[in-house]
Amino acid sequence: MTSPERTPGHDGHDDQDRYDSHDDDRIGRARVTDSPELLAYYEELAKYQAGALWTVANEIEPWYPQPRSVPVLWRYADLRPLVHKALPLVKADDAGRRVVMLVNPGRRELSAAVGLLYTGLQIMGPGEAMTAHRHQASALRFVHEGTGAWTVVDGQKLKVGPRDFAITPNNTWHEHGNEADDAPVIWQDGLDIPLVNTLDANFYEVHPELYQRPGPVTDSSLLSYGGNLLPYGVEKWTRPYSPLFGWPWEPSYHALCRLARATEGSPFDGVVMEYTNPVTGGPVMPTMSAHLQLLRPGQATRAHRHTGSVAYTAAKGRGVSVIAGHRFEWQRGDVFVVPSWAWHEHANLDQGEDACLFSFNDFPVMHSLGLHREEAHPDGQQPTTTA
Ligand code: GTQ
Repeated sequence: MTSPERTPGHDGHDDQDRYDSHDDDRIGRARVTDSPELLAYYEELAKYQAGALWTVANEIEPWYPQPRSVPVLWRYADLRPLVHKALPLVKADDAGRRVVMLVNPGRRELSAAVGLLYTGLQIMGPGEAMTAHRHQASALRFVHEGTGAWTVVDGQKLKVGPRDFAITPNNTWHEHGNEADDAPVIWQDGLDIPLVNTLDANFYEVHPELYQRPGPVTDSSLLSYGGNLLPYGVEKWTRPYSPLFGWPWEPSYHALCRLARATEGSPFDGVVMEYTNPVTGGPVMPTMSAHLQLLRPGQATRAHRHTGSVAYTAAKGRGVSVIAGHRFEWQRGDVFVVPSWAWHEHANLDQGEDACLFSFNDFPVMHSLGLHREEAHPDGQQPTTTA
């Protein structure tokens, strides 16, 4: 793991000044100086589970977001051997899910990788199957390696291979396993557990029969909804998540390459696409969305920042991202995170091949709650504070 010691304001430069205390001395900001009488008064309030707003006002109403999360990069090469180590150490049945979590140093108490998002690397040995459960938190998967992975989501069996993306929306029964007889599967889980727990809205149930009885057709969501056209004359899908549960790598990458032929792309993200609910055109789940983006050979994007947290996985090629002034080099399998409102920009370090980043985020929450904000870096790119 690499992470900066400290990220002042996640900006690398001028914003720190905007948060300096002298700025809080002005009229309109809390600026009460402690006195013996006031301290006694605060103690008196505390006895009644009460407090004086002005002692915390500047902290709870910051000028701009002050995430506890720091930018972090986890190298797949570092984690892979540790993930493999867990295989003989814990039985799948005992662990429930055999997962090495990626924990942000600023978010340990929530088991979050960034903001209110959780991610982890799950390993399943050949022939293993995990029991079925459901929870109010939503989950998604991005497969790192192994060809035998399957998941059953609400009775539908879906097979997933390397770099495929799949979802387990909230409250759907799900279980998974690895039907290969040689190699383990390692996939990355992304969940909104910290969000749902912060909202005190999580529930968890074990399947009464421990395993679901999958329907007769494997990949039925893909067969029904994965072809750019919608089934006609059937009851319209009205659940708040996508009826398509899986997005295989090949057609997704192909879609990106096709878009790259049609457009320049975004100055901040390169050629970028969102995995979508085919019925609504919106995000795949109500709380989390996922993107796939392509950086052309040698391309360097401009910096921007926005509310909402993002966890990236390098899916192809190699590159570098500058996040809050810190430089992170990545290659396939590496995971890195961008906290809310942190400046970030990406570059493809290869002059001959494109590079692809998979990512998931909490943007649907930002949008649906009216909290989305975005701005371009005034200088285009950030000064780098670390090599
Ligand atoms: O597969 O349902 O990494 O419930 C953490 C919690 C995976 C899962 C995780 C979970 C799951």
